[in-house]
Amino acid sequence: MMKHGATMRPTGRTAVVGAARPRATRTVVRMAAVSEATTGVKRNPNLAKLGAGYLFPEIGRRRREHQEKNPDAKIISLGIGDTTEPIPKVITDALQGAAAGLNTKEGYSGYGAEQGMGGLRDKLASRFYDGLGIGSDEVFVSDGSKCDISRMLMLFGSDTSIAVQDPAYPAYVDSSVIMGATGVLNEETSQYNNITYMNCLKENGFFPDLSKANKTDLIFFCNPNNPTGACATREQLQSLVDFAKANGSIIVYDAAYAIYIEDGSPKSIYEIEGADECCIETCSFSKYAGFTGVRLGWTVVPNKLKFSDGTPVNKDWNRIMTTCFNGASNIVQGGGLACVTDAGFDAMMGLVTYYKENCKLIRECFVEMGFEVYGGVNAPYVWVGFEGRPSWDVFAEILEKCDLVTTPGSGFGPSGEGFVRVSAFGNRSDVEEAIRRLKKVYGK
Ligand code: PL4
Repeated sequence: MMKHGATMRPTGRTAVVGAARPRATRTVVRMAAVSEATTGVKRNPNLAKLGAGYLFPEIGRRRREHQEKNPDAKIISLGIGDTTEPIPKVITDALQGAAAGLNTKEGYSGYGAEQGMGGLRDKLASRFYDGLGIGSDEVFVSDGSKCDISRMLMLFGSDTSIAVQDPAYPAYVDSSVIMGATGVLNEETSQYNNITYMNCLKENGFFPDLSKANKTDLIFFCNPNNPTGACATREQLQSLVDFAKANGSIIVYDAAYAIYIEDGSPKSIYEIEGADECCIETCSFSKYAGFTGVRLGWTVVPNKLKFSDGTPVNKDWNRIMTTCFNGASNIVQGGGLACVTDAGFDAMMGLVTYYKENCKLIRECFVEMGFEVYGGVNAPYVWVGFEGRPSWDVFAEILEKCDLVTTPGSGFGPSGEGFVRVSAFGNRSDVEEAIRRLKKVYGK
């Protein structure tokens, strides 16, 4: 059945059309391509619950559609948060060395430990959690945070209640739906039943009012936040940890952008007292070292964190990883070892500085044009308000008029309506050209 307020397009897709005032529209709804069955296998009903395609492929699809219609357009993407700058040589040298080693008797290795190379686990613990009481047996190397987030749903199972920041990186909600931990999509609110959406709005400084939040088993918390770019203070994080402890909840803390924090706020949740008893932290080299395509991340599961029956969560996470994962690539872990050296870390900070300069330019551009602008200081995303307008309409307009891809705020949850996210991961000349185009269309 077609969604309320939706129109069928000639392409066979449906799109939610702009209403008089913006309503919480999640994204384009595609009609399922239903045809004759070839098997008797029942479709996973949880997949049928998903109200829309995953946000980022949908953005890619719209970009391609725009390019097909406008073959000469030089489209710039500040949409999907994908890095553009080359990986520093100190790191690619290590990747090359690890690859070349495989050609020798001494350097060859086959399957490795599912939890990651011991040396890398040690170095991750000392580089990022020095003095925070995190040992290498609590650090699990992986092929990236997104993959760990999905595996985490497997760890907790479907009988788990969930809270998310709204707006937030869509993988938390979509993975929870697929795992069967949620109800169906409420078309009126664009929220899934049985998920607690913790509003993060400009009115509350993009930090949820915990006094209004339900008690849930899991709390997904992304800090600095994607997409708003907001970064929680130490006091806010302490209140979050206290809230989780009072409710017996586990926080899944996504620190994918922690390296971008520059104002002295905590970079790890384990800087907060009590966090090791209620928090899992996931992180990644994707936005640190330009490893979005290389794939390397890690997740920390402290030994002190226990389920209600006293079982260490670490023990079950180890079981999940050994069962569902065969270890990160040995070549890539070789690169990871370079990232955590002093030279590698300095090189990563060079990339961070580059993208932060982009943030500054993007922020200044929108501020100058009179928009409401958030983020872009402790995070590589700039969150721009287009008050009173549906995000997807703004996204379409910017694409149409500027040949520029952004990301519609409502794609991150209903509270993102009226905003677009602009990524700072472009290369400088693209960012400068994007600014020129934006100023032509929206400048005063
Ligand atoms: C597009 C808060 C980007 N196809 O690379 P990973 O798996 O180590 O990390 C993914 C990730 C984890 N946590 C947060 C993130 O924001 C991301 C990456 N998000 C974005 O534009 O929001 C890339 C998205 C990619 C995806 O679906 O992850």
